[in-house]
Amino acid sequence: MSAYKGIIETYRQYLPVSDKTPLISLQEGNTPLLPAPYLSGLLGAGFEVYLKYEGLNPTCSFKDRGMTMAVSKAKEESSKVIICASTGNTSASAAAYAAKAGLKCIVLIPAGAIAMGKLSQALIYGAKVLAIKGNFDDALDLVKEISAKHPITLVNSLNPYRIEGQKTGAFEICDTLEAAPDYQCMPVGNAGNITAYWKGYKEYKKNGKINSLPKMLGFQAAGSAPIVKGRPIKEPKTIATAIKIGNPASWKQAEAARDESGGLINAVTDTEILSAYKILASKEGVFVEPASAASVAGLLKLAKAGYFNKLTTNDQRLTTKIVCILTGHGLKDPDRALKTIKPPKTIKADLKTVLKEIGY
Ligand code: AN7
Repeated sequence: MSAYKGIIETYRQYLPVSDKTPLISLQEGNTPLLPAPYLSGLLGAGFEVYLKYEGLNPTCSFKDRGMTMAVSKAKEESSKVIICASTGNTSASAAAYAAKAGLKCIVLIPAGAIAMGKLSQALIYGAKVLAIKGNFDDALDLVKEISAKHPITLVNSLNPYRIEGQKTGAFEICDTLEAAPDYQCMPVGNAGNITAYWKGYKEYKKNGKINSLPKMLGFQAAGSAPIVKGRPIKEPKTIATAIKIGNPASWKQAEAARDESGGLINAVTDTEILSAYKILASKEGVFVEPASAASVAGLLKLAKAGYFNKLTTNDQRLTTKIVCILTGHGLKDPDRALKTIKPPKTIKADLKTVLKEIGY
């Protein structure tokens, strides 16, 4: 038996690492690709929907794939300090990998605008957490300037090693399906992940591992949809705090992924996001954070508009495979679940009352 050792060991030949690169890993990756029968049924015959449950990474988001690479390379380059701006998940991941590597970690977050689970992670892993009176875009501008002027490694997705690590999500999907999916739905915030997945698919095709490429379907929250609107959004708004980003760093690369793949980047409203959020939990048994539900909100929006039917072959022997990336765990943002669903009713602790409540 050879135990699983994380994404760097598994996909070493595709990654810029050598024997000299120290392996800073929490055994990230190898996440489930769950068949989604309820969602498949909504789309109808000929469609198979799968959920890539990235919330099951060590810090409960996809960021760990990128962070194992960024922190291993920072360590190889003898860096002592890493820094990031974050809507939450990047900070949680950076803090954990810095702890493992024995590096100092500094994170800038928008004050009052990140989910409780993520904040508690960054703090307990021992990062220096600074809440700024500004939004994510302001925080990113600050850490870019600080890392340019001081010996501190930036671990936002502007760091190319982040993208290298995150592209392994695409490899895993292809390895499991033994082919590329036809479509991939995913949330878009700072746009690093769509950049990474597209790179991964292209590399797998070049290496003969797959012989087609998926159409990349990215979804921004309607109140923070700079790529859809074609201009930066000064004051982005959405309950999906992870993707509350008005000026994405990888804007151009996201557009390239969209255009090269023949896909699209679209917007979904908070109402659509919350509806998908509830469907995922109550029909598929998968609890994700709101930003992650944007991928399924987008899937359902496009399905309703007939997008997939128009483009799908009439040959019934062929199934259309659609993968939705579920980027973060639902427990990251428990407040949202409690705000979305009615709190439990408090009743007397007696048998008769309980039986009456449950309909006996
Ligand atoms: C759950 O943590 O930007 O388009 O600072 O946490 O690659 O930015 C998080 C982004 C989707 C968007 N889903 O990915 C951060 C941060 C979840 C996220 C995204 C994020 P990108």
